[in-house]
Amino acid sequence: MTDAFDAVLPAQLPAPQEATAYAPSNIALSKYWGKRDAGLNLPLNSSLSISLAEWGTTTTILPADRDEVSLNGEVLDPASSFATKVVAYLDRFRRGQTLPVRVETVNTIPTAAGLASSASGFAALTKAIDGAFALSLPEAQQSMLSRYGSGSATRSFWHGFVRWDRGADPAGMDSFAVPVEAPWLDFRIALIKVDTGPKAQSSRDGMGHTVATSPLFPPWPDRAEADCAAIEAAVRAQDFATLGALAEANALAMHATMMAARPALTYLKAGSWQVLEALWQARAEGLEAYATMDAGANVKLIFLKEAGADVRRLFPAAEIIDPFGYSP
Ligand code: 2P0
Repeated sequence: MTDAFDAVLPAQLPAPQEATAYAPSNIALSKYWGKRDAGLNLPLNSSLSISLAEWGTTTTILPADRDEVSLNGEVLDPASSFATKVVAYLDRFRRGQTLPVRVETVNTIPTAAGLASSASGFAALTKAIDGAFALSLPEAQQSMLSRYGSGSATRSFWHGFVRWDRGADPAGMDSFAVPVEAPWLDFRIALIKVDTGPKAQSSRDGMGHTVATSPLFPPWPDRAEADCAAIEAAVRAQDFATLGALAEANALAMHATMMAARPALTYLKAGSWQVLEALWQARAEGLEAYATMDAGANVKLIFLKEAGADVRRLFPAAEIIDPFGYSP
């Protein structure tokens, strides 16, 4: 089978030069949950996200005498899980060549926001590798390769709305993301912190367990594929009520597949449900905002600018992001 890295990279990489890249984090409005191939990290369904503007990761690669990885200014133990993942990902590009580098990763996502940073992390790392080894790969190919680091990284190469197509090629060469050219300047996201502790189970293990044991999982891939198409149509039509209702239903359906897993898996906590109940009460009284939750307890709201003051009143501690307000 085609090896994705052999297929798009030159046989020999040049000596590394210094390169820096930024990638925003993203939140899926139509979720990725479940793999059809764990080795190639291929998803069972397409997904669609909104990027988080200046909340993301900046990564710098420099020539070095031996591999060294730092995170937020601190040099990491090479045996740490973060350093191990970064070096394993670099090795996919180096393919046995001796090209040591120093990798400096800085997350601009406040830790307190409780957002995962693997999406922006692997996207920024891929872009920095592309620069350091003078690859000049098209973004679609970078997105495809980043999938081997983390599936959600495929969607972090662009600002705005982005769709990751599941693809059909068994080798995964067509499973990458593309930007959805549909700027929506009034679109807003609120992050509502419920819990910022480490998660009980990684998304990778959580989705594997759900696929393997949940009796509610079998209908998910087709439903998620249909949701993804309908959500993209609502984004393009700027039909916020349809988009919000679909995104919230899609997220809850994903969590339902987990709760039905045996044994049950839930990332949501009592505080998540309190946020949802407050939101649903406010929505019954006219607030147009909808919720989405990922592999963690925190709740993200989507709404339009005009609802901002009401969202702020309801959730005073919320971080509000303007996804199209990014200026480098
Ligand atoms: C998403 N999540 O679409 C979904 C919704 C979490 C819930 O993508 O195994 O860290 O590295 O491909 O990308 C988180 O999963 O998983 C994720 P891997 P990843 O945003």
